[in-house]
Amino acid sequence: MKLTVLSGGVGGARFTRGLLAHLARTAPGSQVTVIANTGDDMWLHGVRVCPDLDTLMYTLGGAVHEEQGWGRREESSRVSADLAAYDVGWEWFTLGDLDLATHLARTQWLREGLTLSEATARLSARWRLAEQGVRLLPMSDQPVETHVEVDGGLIHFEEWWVRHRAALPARRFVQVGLDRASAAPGVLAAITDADAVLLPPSNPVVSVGTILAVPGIREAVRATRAPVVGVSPIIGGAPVRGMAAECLAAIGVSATAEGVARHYGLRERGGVLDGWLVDTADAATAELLAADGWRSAATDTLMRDVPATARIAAELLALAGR
Ligand code: GDP
Ligand code: FO1
Ligand code: CA
Repeated sequence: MKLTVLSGGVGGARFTRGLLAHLARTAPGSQVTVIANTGDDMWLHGVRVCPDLDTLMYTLGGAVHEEQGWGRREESSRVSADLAAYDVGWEWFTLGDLDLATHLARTQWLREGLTLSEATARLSARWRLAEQGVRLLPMSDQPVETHVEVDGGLIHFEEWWVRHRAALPARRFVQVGLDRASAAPGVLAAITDADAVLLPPSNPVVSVGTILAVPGIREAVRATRAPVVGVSPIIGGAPVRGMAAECLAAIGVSATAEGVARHYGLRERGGVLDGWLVDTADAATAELLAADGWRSAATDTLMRDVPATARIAAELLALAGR
């Protein structure tokens, strides 16, 4: 089976890990292409940092800091502490010592003229993603950076989230560089040729929304013959973690399973989805959507551990008829 996942960081990475566990049992030899949001990327201390790509790589490579959800396990932060002593950079954004090796390697290759896709493939080789049937692609090889308009101007998304913990009211999100960006090699084909396109429970605004905004990607998702199905990142009116509620508020979408479904929209009515898997806490939403022409079902969607997440992935594939 060929599956394509449009992913942010922690939510998308945990979902994909569960999906791989499910496929290893039920459909060995399957190929999963993960298209990652790169809108959180930044230059910091002279290196290119790609948070969502790295969260995916570490999670699928078995190296992630489990409780935190991002970064390396058994990490230290001596270099960041010393940089703070020099008073340079963002003292509120910690680049771990091991994580820094990833950014240094990527930056070295980018400076040698490799594209972000090529650098990502080289990094992924070390974490044996291909052996697991996974191909990790950035959404675009051109830099796109999500900025947030707050009182006083535009700030980088990571400054809004990590420094201010989403406490500054966001007026809108701006994807700087989007007009000069195109889908990375293999991205559109992975959507067109998939047996199913999956939206994990990633942030609908700053993760999946950013991927869909890359010229050509929304059109490819709308046009693919594959079913397109997603898992709600909202359970009982609240995101499980992160800043999805603040992001949805900024674009005028209610932070509910139904609100996010309507925001994505049904493909036959101009949207990007055929089906929507919600939590049992939102079973009434599943019924409502089903009565309105959606494929919809309710199940426990809390990604507690890998087996629980594998079951969620199985339910999502069932919704896609796979
Ligand atoms: P980020 O880049 O690290 O913010 O990660 P993503 O964009 O991939 O996913 C973040 C979203 O995942 C959050 O907005 C949460 O609502 C959602 N999420 C996290 N854990 C769970 C979970 O266990 N179940 C569900 N349904 N959603 C989750
Ligand atoms: N998140 C934090 O809350 N604080 C940090 O200092 C931080 C550093 C960091 C470094 C590399 C990386 O790949 C991710 C990092 N994150 C950090 C997480 C991440 O930036 C965000 O939580 C997500 O991008 C939100 O979508
Ligand atoms: Ca992210």
